[in-house]
Amino acid sequence: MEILVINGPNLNMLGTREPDIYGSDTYEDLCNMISEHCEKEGINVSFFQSNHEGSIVDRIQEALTDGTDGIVINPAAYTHTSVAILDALKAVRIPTVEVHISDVDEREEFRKHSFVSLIALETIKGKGFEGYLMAVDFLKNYIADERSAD
Ligand code: CA2
Repeated sequence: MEILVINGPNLNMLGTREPDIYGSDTYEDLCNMISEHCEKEGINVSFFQSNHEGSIVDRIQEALTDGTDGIVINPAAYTHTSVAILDALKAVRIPTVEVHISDVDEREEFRKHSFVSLIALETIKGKGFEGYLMAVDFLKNYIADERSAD
């Protein structure tokens, strides 16, 4: 099983600013934590982080032909603005789970709306880095169920 983890703008800055909201661990720590979890679960994982909307759209489109079975995405600020990322996820039709480190419902009003939620099977928010592991587990079960139904 191949899972692609996509992180949007500024998440490469994790651990350097706003530790009260996003914690003090870095983006590298996040990738290591997800990799260790996936190794235990027998899942192949790859990572993509970009500060550019079009690059994220391109990477989602590539997932159509690179064997990706499931996508975990934290679109960061693009969550609240990007119809392009929503359309790319709709186009590839790969099972997707949306993750937010913070609880976006408890913050500013503009963070309450997510375009990606319209396509995501599940949205996990406010669980810190652990939310990414929960998303991986959700996809693992979902994809296994889909395969056994075939
Ligand atoms: O809670 C989340 O995971 C967010 O997706 C993070 C986004 C924010 O725009 C969303 O509303 C909620 C922001 C990511 C910025 O990350 C930083 C990390 C460290 C330092 C500065 C920014």
